[in-house]
Amino acid sequence: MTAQGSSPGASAKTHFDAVIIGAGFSGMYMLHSLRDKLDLNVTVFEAGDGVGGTWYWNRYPGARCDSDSYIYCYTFDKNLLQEWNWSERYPEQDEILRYLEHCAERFDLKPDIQFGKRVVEVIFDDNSELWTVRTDKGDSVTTRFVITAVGALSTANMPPFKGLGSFKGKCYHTSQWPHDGVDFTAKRVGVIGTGATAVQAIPEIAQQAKHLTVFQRTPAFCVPARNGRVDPEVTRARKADYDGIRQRIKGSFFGFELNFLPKGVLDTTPEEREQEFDRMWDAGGFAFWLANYQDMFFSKEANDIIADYLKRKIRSIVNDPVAAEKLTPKTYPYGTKRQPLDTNYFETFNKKNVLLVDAATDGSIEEITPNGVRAGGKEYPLDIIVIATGFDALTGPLKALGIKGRGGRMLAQEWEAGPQTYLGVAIAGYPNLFTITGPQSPSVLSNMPVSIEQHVEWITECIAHMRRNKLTTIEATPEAQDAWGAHVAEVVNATLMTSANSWYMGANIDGKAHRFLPYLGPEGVGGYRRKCAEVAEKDYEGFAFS
Ligand code: N01
Repeated sequence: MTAQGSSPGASAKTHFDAVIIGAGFSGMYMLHSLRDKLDLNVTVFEAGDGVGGTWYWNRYPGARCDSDSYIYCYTFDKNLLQEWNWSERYPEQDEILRYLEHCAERFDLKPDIQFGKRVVEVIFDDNSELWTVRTDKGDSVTTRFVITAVGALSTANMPPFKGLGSFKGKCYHTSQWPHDGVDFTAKRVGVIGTGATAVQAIPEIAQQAKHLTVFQRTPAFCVPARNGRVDPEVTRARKADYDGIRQRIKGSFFGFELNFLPKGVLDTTPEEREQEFDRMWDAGGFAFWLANYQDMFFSKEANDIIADYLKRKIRSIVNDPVAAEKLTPKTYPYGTKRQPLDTNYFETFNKKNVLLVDAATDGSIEEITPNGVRAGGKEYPLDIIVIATGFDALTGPLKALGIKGRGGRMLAQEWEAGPQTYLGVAIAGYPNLFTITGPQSPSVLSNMPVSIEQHVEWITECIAHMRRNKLTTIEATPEAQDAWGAHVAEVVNATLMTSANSWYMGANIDGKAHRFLPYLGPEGVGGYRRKCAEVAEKDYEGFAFS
C-alpha cells in the first residue's frame, strides 16, 4: 500500500507552530481549525497510510458505527451537512471512511498530513519552551504546541495468551484487520471476546464460516441496533433542522438526541414500565441505555428491574436454555459496560454451526495451541482466530507517545496509578500540550464527534487567546488538576458505573490501575461544555500562563 499524498514540503520543514498527532475525526478538524482559522504553521503525523483513525483501522466484518449517522459527523460546516447523504441509520466502516476522505479533500488537509509516521517521542525543552516530536521514520521537529488526536480506543489489547505464536492458522485482532479482508468460507473460526466489536462481527462471520466457536469471558447485555436505509424524507427533514439538531446534541447529556425519562423506574407500575421498555427495545440503538429511567445508574434495585427485561429477551430469542443461561449477564449492573448494539447476535447462537464456550461454565482460555484454542481442558480446533479483546482505553494511546514534560517527567510513569488531568484536555507539568477527548473528559461516554468538536474549538480559541495576548505557554496548575480529579471521582462514585470490570475502569488490562477513566459529568457533555467555556471566560481559571 502506498501512503496518500502529503506534499513533499510537509516533511522538509523542521519547526511548526503546532504538531497534531493523528488524522482521524479529531486531528483532521484540529488541522483545519489551526491552519485555516488561525493561520498557523501545522503538521499532522499519522501512523496509518490514510486519514480516518478508528475508521481506517477497524475493518472487521460488520464494523459500523453505533451512533446514528446524521449526528456521527462534523457539524461545524453547514454546507458539508447539506451536501453529504448517509445511506443507513448506522453507516458501515467503509462509508464513514469515504466521508472522512471526502472531508480531507474538501478542506485540502492532506498536504499537511505526514502519513505512515508513528510518533514515538514528544519531549519538552525547559529552556526553549518548545516540544520536540520524533517519529519512527526518523523525523525530529520542534513545535510550540502539541495536540494529541490519537483517539481513545486505538491501542489494541492483545492479551498475552500462552502459546499465541504457536498457532499454525491465521490470527487477527479486529482493530488491525487486513485491508483486503478475510475469507472465512469453509473455515473453522474462533472469536475471542464478546464486547461491542465481537457482537457486530459474530453474526457476519457465522454466515460465512463452516463453524464458529465463540469464547466468552463475560456475557453482554445487547440491544437491537435496528439498522436500515434512511428514508429520504427523514433526511430532508433533518437537513432542514440541522441548526436545531446541533443545538440539542451540544447541550445534551451524551451528545445524542436522547434524554433520560424524567422519572424513576421504581415510581412506575409493572405495566407502565413494560410498555416503555418495549418502546425503547423497538426503537433500537442507544435509547434503552441512554434514555431509560433516570434512576437506572443510581439504584441497584431500579437497575435490576431494567436488566430483568433484557434477560427475558435473551431467553426468548435463544432456543437452547443452557446457551441462553450462559449468554445472560449476571456479574455487573446493566449499562455499566458499553452497550453493544446487535443485529441478530443472540439469534446467531441458534445456528447449528455456532458453539459458545463460556469461561464461567465451560472453562477459561488456557492457551493457544498450534491447532486452536484450549479452554477448560478441551482443545477447540480452528483455522482462523479472531481476537476481539478491545483496547487499552484512553490512557494507552497517550502513554505510547513517549511524552516527557517539564524536567523530563514521564507521562507514562506519572499515570501508573491512573490519569491526572485538568478538564481532560491539559496536564500539569506538560505546557502547551492538549489532549482531544482524553481521559477525564466526556470522550467515550458521548457521541464522539460532538465531544471532538467541542475540544477542538476550545483549544483553537485558547491558542488564539494566547496569540492575541502574546503568551508563550499555558499549563494546568497542580491544584486545578487535583480538584478536577476529585470531582471526576466524586461524580462517578455516586453511580453504579464503578461496579463493573469494564474498560471504563481500566479493568480489562492486567496491571492497569482501576480508576474510572472518562468524565461522567452531572450534566453530561452540555454541562462539561459550559464548564470549559466558564474556565475560558474567567481568564482560563486553573491555568498558568507565561
Ligand atoms: O472491546 P471490549 P471491543 N481472555 O473491551 C474479552 C468501541 N466500539 O473491541 O468483558 C478472554 O468491549 C472481554 O471480556 P470481559 C466501543 O466503545 C465502537 O468489543 O473483559 N476474553 C470482552 O468480552 C466499545 O466498547 C463501535 O470479561 C477477553 C471482549 O474481549 C469499544 O470499542 C463498534 C480477554 C473485549 O470487549 C471496545 O469494544 C465496536 C482475555 N484475556 C466497538 N481480554 C462503534 O460503533 C478481553 N476479553 C463506533
